[in-house]
Amino acid sequence: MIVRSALGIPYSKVTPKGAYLNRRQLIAAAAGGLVAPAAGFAGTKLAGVVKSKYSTDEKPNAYRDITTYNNYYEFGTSKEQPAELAKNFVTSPWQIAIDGAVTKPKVLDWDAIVKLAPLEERIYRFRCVEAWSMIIPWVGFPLSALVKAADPLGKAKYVAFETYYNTKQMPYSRYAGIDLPYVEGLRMDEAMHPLTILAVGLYGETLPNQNGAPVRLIVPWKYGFKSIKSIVKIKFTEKQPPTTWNIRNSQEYGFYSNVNPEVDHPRWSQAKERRIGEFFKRDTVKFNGYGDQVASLYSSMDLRKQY
Ligand SMILES: Nc1nc2c(c(=O)[nH]1)N[C@H]1C(S)=C(S)[C@@H](COP(=O)(O)O)O[C@H]1N2
Ligand SMILES: [Mo]
Repeated sequence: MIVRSALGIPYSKVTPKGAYLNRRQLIAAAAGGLVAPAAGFAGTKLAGVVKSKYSTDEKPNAYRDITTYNNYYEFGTSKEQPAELAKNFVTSPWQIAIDGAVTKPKVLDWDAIVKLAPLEERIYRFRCVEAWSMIIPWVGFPLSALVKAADPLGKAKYVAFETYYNTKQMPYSRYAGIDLPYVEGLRMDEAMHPLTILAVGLYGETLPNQNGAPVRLIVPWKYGFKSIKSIVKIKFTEKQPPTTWNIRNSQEYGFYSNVNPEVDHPRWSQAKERRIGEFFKRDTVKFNGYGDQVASLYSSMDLRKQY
């Protein structure tokens, strides 16, 4: 019998039933389904997750909300479809290829990815451009750890990301109405900011497929579409890279896409938002409430023009 974790982590790295190996980074994967996930949860428990000082103390949304109301156009354009249609998405083995303006292009195996930095629980506000929001307890690590490991050259000014794409695994992607593979990008200072993370989990477990398994970006002060899912490629560039929603409609979706109640979407206001699970709307806060930490990145920019 070949014993493999859900993430293709070698058996030696997998926590045996009930017992923890001493490594803080190791994932308590359910080898052959030995470890039963808690009721309502579908993932594999992540071991050694430390609490982050960057978490909000707002109450997280229910696991059910976060995993059944998704945007993942490769698996259908309605909110309910990804939970159903991404069920059989194969996320193991997984690698991220790194190239562009780096000392040496490389491919990171899953093992190397989860060892880049300690895993932290980051309870973040998450604001979709469609004016809904949630509080989500991600598990991840700073993207800066990967950037440092990638060893970019001085001329690298941006980081570009690409989602896995395969029409066999994503048959509904033909109806997505956007160019695929999905691509996104950040300016280098945004990528290096301590709030920017690569998430590998949710509620202490591995990411459900509909939430971007096995690894996705989270940039909590930007609209949700910047937080690209199921990343297989990262490229360092000198010029601002193309981004999926900007290609689709540049009037409506900019490169920066910072949450901003003062800049409306051409078809709706961004001043308020509906927190999923709540009845009354809330006021949207500039930079999604992270202004103290990120406003300085944009001090010389007109955020109405560079939306
Ligand atoms: N590859 C890919 N990444 C994506 C999307 C997508 O359709 N494809 N949707 C984006 C949008 S619009 C949002 S709001 C968030 C939703 O993340 P969630 O489903 O985990 O809440 O994922 C973003 N990342
Ligand atoms: Mo979104």
